[in-house]
Amino acid sequence: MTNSAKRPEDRVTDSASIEVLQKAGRDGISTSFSRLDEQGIQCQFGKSGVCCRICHMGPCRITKKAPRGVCGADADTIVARNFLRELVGGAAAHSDHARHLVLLLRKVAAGEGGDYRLRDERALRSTARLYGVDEAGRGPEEIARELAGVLLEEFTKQEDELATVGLAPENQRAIWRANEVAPAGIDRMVVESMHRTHMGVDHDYRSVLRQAFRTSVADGWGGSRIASMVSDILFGSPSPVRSTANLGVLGMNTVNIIVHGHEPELSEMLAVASRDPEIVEHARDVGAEGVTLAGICCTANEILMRHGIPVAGNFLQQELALVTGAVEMMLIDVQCCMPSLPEVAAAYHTEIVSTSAIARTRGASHAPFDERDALASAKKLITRAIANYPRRDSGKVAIPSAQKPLVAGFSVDAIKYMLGGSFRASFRPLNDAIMQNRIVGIAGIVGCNNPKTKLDSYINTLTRELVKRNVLVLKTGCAAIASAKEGLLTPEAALAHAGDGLREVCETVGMPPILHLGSCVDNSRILEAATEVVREGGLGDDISQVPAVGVAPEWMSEKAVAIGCYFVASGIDVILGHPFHVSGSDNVTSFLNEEARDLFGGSFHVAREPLEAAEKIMALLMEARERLGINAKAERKLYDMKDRRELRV
Ligand code: SF4
Ligand code: MSK
Repeated sequence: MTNSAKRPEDRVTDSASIEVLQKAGRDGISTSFSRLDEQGIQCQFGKSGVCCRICHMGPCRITKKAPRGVCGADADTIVARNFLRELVGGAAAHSDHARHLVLLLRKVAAGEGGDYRLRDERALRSTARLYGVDEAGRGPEEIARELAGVLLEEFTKQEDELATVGLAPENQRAIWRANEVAPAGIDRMVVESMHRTHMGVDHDYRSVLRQAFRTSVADGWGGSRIASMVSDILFGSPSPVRSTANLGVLGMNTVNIIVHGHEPELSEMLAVASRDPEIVEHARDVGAEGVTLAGICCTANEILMRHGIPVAGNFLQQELALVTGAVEMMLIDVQCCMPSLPEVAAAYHTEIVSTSAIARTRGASHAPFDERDALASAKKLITRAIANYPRRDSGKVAIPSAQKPLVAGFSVDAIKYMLGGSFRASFRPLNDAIMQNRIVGIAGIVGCNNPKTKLDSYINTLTRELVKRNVLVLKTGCAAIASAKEGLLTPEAALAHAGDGLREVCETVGMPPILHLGSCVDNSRILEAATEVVREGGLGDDISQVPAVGVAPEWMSEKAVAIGCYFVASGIDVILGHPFHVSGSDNVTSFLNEEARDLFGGSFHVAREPLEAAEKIMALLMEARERLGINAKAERKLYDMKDRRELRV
């Protein structure tokens, strides 16, 4: 079957997306799916990573007849450089997001944060302690001021190792230092990577790839970790919260506003403003029953985790949400917002509004968000959306009914609390369950959607398969939304799919077997959880020894390249649903898929089908268990203090 012959049900799994994709066809709307068809067979030079356009003697492409570019660069150099540049794009995106949050923290600490507050003093004090900032006997603003200064230095450090990397297990840091991938300042890593990939600089593919891992560590254990910590301080640490997901969350008779992108600053204020009685009254004045605020992509995850705001969909549903004809306004900030949105919106009454100072889209109105007057800005935007409601054309509206309940909000503290209660919050019960083989291991299923793969299909097939095989699943980003739409994020539904051992543990401690940890920067929470497992003891003394894997089934973004690399650098094997653009160099491919294992204890693997991935994951988990000597099925044993002291830590 050719792409063009594909039916909506061949491209997307959930009934809401099928219905709306059919409507897109009837309404003559082009979507990422139809544009993929228009692309035809995609460029094989680009796909294999052998196209170089780094200087103007080129562009050069490597073939059998021309094995070197004009400057003499071979396929290894070109492929490695392209890979590093992709990764740098992802690391820069995560880390710039973090920078904006730290700058806001600094403003709030100085009393210049307008409507923002230090919402979570406990998170502020515990983060301060992690960085050696004295917090005892000091007020929150004073602590926040000093902490913001320390965190800003993480971006600008020239030669010293990142302090945030100090949050990783000691042995992990020793591995990074031994392999020359311990990073200095985040900005320095990004700039140095761009320098090293300039024409005529770093030509040894091994050296270039080591720099890729180093930059990824600066992202995962630096920028992303900082973003999650500062978000918790400013907006509150997530705790379990109920909500709903899929296009059915849009209201037939309400003013529908969608927030889309990644940065939580504005959406936090919209969440507050949308509940303001005056705003609700105003919506009634134009004949609506109220305001429905919903999210797409990771802005959705941010306000879901903290406010229980419903999720309209994941990455490939951004255009579909507009095709319902029922969206008054879509607010876009940064990352993953398609430039096509204004064109789709033009067929309906929807206004697309860009709000970030660094992101403009032709056809979208630009309303730069004023942090100093955040609540008023949020109310102004909602009022504008309300004014758009009477323009909705009921003849063009079709909102699918599908939506599923979910539970999200699993920060590492929340997981600890579930496992041990408020007095004994700890990862001990999880470690014990893994050692007793009731839980085989942990899988982080993360990342995007990609129209080359049937929407959510791989993610959810694999998720069900792993919980059935007693693997605890942690989720973030659009992969988490995929499972939410399928109803897998309620404890009841997930437990129905879980294997006996996993179900028994989850029922005993009151924890779902599939946990939504947040947005894509919150992949750092998976690293934090892995660190807790190591610190708790009994499952090795660095992360590479823990029976854990990462999976990016339907990934598409440069950020996924960075995330995959910081997982591997942390010793976690990563399964990709489709490969990187590196097949043009056998050396680069084998470095990523094999040599990385010798350096870090984990490497990349490609599995194009979910059941193939499940087999691979189980084999990797069993290997890790074998190395730890915990593979024999043990009788259930409750560990007392003596047993714990004897555990190797
Ligand atoms: Fe060609 Fe070398 Fe320039 Fe790349 S850097 S475009 S391979 S001449
Ligand atoms: S939004 S990076 S499509 S997860 Fe974070 Fe989703 Fe991937 Fe964007």
